[in-house]
Amino acid sequence: MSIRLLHIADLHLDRAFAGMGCQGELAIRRRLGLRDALRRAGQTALERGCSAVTIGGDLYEHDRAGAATAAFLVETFAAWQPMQVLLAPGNHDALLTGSIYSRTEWPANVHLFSSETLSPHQLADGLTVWGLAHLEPAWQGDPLASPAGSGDGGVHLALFHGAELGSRPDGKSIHGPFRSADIRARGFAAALCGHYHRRRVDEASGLLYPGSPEPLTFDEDEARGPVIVSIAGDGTVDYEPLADNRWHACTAVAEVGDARSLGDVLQAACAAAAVACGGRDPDRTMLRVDLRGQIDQAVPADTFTVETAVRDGCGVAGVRVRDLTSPALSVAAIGAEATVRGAFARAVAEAAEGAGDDEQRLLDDALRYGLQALGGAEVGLR
Ligand SMILES: [Mn+2]
Repeated sequence: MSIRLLHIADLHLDRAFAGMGCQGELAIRRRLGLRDALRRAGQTALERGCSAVTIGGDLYEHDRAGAATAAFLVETFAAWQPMQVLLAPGNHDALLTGSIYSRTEWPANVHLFSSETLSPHQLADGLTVWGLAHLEPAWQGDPLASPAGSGDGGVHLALFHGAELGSRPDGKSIHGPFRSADIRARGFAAALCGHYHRRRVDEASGLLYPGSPEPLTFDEDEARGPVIVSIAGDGTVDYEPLADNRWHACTAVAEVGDARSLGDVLQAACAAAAVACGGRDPDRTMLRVDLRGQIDQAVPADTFTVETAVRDGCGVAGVRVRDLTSPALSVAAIGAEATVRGAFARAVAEAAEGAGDDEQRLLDDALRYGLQALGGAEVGLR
């Protein structure tokens, strides 16, 4: 026996992409791109002779997905028949009453795992896939709490959305916590997972996170796509990660500490952007530009102007600028001036005495905008 599967997770259909600064047409293109990624994954699975496509949760975003998404999924999955589709709902697409999963009549080739504990689905002679569903978005159970069935000599795989505790990225939410050491201990040859958007193929423990098929944040900058999983009769599992993403995310860092004018800032930002985007299709690139360094307060480097200039310069689809600069001049130095500027700086300094962190940030902004305005600049928001 040698059986092939194609595994994906964290597609996040219908995502708003507001976090990447997308609006209007660009947001629509990104959402259409997610649908394309699913269709491409199925096409690849068919071409590679896969028995099934396994989807480890976060297929769609419950809050935004509606009837049109359900219709798209039905049509897409039906076109893959007789190849099977195994669905294991996660935290963004939990199996809630009234969810797309619950209310849709799925084609015969679709198997929806619907219990909170792993339940078996025989995929082929000697190969069982055990899957579960998050029944609520905040589920905290251990996906590997129950072991695979008896020693029937067959190969058992687990399919679920969960947070492997040994490899959790900083700040990533814990939904369905488990440890990779338990995969083999509970009788599974591999765990086909979803939740972490960065790809992780750990052959030693049998842990697989395919990564989101298309980048959903600026930090998802590596190659991504489905992973082809081949299972031999003796339980050996091979993983073939594909790089199939059509969209790209990247970050450029522009040092603007020497900038004396808006022109200097734009030049530094565009130069850094050109390097970061090198070789990528600009029309499907999402670029974040970080402005760093100590900058003269009087330089009017508002993010909207920088974003517009970079988009014009590189032709990238989306640009988000983060102003991470800090003011070069001290309040005390400016406050010594016998000018309106000086009086303004002294007033800010006075207000800053005993101010908390939030208040201090507000005062930093007040100082920046105030000094820009007094310098005659057109003030734009950071
Ligand atoms: Mn996700």
